[in-house]
Amino acid sequence: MKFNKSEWLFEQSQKRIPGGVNSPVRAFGSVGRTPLFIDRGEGSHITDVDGNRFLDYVCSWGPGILGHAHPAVVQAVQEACQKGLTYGAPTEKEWRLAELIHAAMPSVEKVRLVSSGTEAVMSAIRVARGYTGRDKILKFKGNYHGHSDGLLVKAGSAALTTAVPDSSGVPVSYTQNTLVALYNDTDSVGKLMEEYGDQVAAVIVEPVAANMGVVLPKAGFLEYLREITTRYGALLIFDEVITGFRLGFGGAQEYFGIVPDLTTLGKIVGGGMPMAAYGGRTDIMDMVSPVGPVYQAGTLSGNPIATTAGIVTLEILKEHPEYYKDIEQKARRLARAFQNRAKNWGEEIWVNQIGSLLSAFFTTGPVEDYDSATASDTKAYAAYFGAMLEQGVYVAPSQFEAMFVSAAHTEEEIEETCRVIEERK
Ligand code: HOZ
Repeated sequence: MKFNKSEWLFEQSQKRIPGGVNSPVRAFGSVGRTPLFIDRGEGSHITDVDGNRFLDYVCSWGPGILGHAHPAVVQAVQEACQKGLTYGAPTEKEWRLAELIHAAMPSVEKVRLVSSGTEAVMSAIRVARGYTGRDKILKFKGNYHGHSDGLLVKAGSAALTTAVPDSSGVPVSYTQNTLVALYNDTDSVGKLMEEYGDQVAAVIVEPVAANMGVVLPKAGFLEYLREITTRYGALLIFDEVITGFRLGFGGAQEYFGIVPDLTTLGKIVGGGMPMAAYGGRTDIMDMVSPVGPVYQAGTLSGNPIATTAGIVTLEILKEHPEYYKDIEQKARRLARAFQNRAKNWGEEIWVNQIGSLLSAFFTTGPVEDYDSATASDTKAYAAYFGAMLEQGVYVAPSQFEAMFVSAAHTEEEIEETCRVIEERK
């Protein structure tokens, strides 16, 4: 396989773009290779600028649940483009999308559309602070909630594999109100709440952590968060940027049967366009300007092209609940392939899988929090990544990201991927 054009483009890009990329994990730094520059995506495949075609299990880090360039989404977007790209004024589509989100997640009685998951979380936290009149936020080590200042503390995603674990450029005073507990450890939450509970505006959690690799909540963990936040008058925020519309149409809150106060969404909700959302109970969301005193605004918020892609994607998912069972089964088959590989080759691999999300950690496991995730052998992961790539399978270029299965992946493609995993080149 030749990567000449990607190599050339990477060299050129590094002269004009920091690290040659617009998001750090894309630089392939932790797998020691040149990033692929992508030319196009169709269904379950992406093709790079050198003409190499890959089965894609990154799926744009989650949005691609229907695969690339789904014909109905593309057609609707093309039609919407003919009517203008942005107006900075309300449209019927914003309301239609809000209704679809509410139908999927009844806890989201009112919703604001924004442009990225980072913006959604940043805004939800402002609302929580405005609503409760409190300043502190409790987050979990290894949970990632975008790159806003107050949340880049013990974050996951590329913050785990870049040289700077938390970011420079963030004044200490900005993170003074951020408390950090351990994921899946109710004691650590209890202790912090005992000490600061009456100052905590919200507990924010990835209900399934998917930015330190995929880490499932232990039985009772989310229930405990619901109970303790209620007890202390703090809000519970589910960051469903990854799990929303992925674990099921109703996201993690439906999957686990927990009702959060606020929810943040991104990725799938925009159908592949830059869009995200935050929402929740009416009395909380009515804190947002122009009804209430919490300010949040955006020129491209509720953009008509993005809302079109979001609506069509959500409508397809709503009409096809069977997709969820199908992609879950496929993810389970992939998880088995990793277990077979470990058994056949004596390799240390621990697999976490839920719905269409999975991660193979190169460690003995169990992986249930930040420390057990980061005990993984990232060199072994890099070798696995390179071997997969050379055989036409594109997985996340980092141990600490998820593998995503889409409705476009066929049985045959899953079997082919399992063969590549099990053969261990
Ligand atoms: N934060 C994203 C993964 N969890 C990466 C987004 C990207 O590089 O596109």
